Amino acid sequence: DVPKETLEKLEAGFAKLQGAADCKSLLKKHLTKEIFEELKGKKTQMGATLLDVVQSGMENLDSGVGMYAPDAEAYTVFENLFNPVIEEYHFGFKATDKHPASDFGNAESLCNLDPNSEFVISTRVRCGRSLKGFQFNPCMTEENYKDLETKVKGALEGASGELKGIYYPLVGMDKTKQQKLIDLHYLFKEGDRFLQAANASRFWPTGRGIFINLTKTFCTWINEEDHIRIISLQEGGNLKTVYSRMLKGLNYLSGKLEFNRSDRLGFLTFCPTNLGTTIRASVHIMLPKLAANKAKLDEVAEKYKMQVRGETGEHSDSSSGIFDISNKRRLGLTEFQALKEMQEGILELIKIEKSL
Ligand code: ADP
Ligand code: CIR
Repeated sequence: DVPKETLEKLEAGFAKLQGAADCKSLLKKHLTKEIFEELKGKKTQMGATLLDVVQSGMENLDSGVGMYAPDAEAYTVFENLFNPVIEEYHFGFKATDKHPASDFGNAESLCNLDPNSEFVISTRVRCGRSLKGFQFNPCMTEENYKDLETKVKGALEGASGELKGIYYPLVGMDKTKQQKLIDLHYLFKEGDRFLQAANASRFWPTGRGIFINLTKTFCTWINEEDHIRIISLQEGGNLKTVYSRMLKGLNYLSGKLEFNRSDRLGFLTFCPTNLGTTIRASVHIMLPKLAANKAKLDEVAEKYKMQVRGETGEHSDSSSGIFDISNKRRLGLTEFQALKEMQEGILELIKIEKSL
């Protein structure tokens, strides 16, 4: 049974959401009284409850989504809440839809988004993976974090050629070095309140860290939001090179580790926005004319299925005039389609900027 204390927290959180007139999260929109009543007494085999799913969004009323999956099974036990949220975020992926088989396509057919270097500052493509045999953050023990780190670090240390690099654990990392890696956009930030409220930052910094290749164009995050994030980035707009390097890293790690994949939802991640391909292909870009009206930029971006973030990532602002623009949906299309969607969207935005 779900403990009385958990139920009380759920009731209080539900009332708080209902009372928050300016809360625009998908959680608030889709957690109806009916669904709340249906799900509040349910548990996964790991013992995760609805509270584990929704507490980040109940605490952070400014969430865009507000939900996480404490373990893989949560996506089915709490499907009546996840499904409508997934459908809205991923542009109409329905409860009856099935994510397609992976198709990474031909990286060589992608382009340089900005060959004259007029708008794009840098390009980055990342994907996330969860490892078989491990639960997601809120259900992980300190030992699990360490074991996962050892496993992934071991795999990465065998990488050669372009991928060859060094693993930097967060434990013992000098604060100045850590901040420098964050400022240069390699390392994840610390103290994300959305993750903290989801119980995803326990035992921090244990088991967390970053692998960086020698030329600083490829990284792997360990034990941040997802078990691993595989990242390729470089200055300029060469999407072809960036994507092809990410695929190289992904292929290498796929040969060494086993990942969680669901037949319906594709690769499983902690946050429902990352399911499926898990791919976010982004540029840091300056579009001064278009961005003179931020609401207009958001509207045009949404039209091309793109998402706008601030310069230092999610939930940040862009006082510098630099925006992070990426594909929004990751589920219900192939990896290659996600890349093409991003490429087309960015090319359109640049075209509009030039016409203004
Ligand atoms: P994620 O992409 O992993 O979901 P964030 O939005 O938090 O997470 O971004 C992580 C880091 O990646 C931040 O430092 C952000 O500025 C950086 N970043 C994202 N896109 C680019 C890009 N095109 N070029 C350089 N850095 C980028
Ligand atoms: C939120 O709900 O705002 C955070 N939990 C992050 C959600 C995923 N990010 C996104 O779509 N921008």
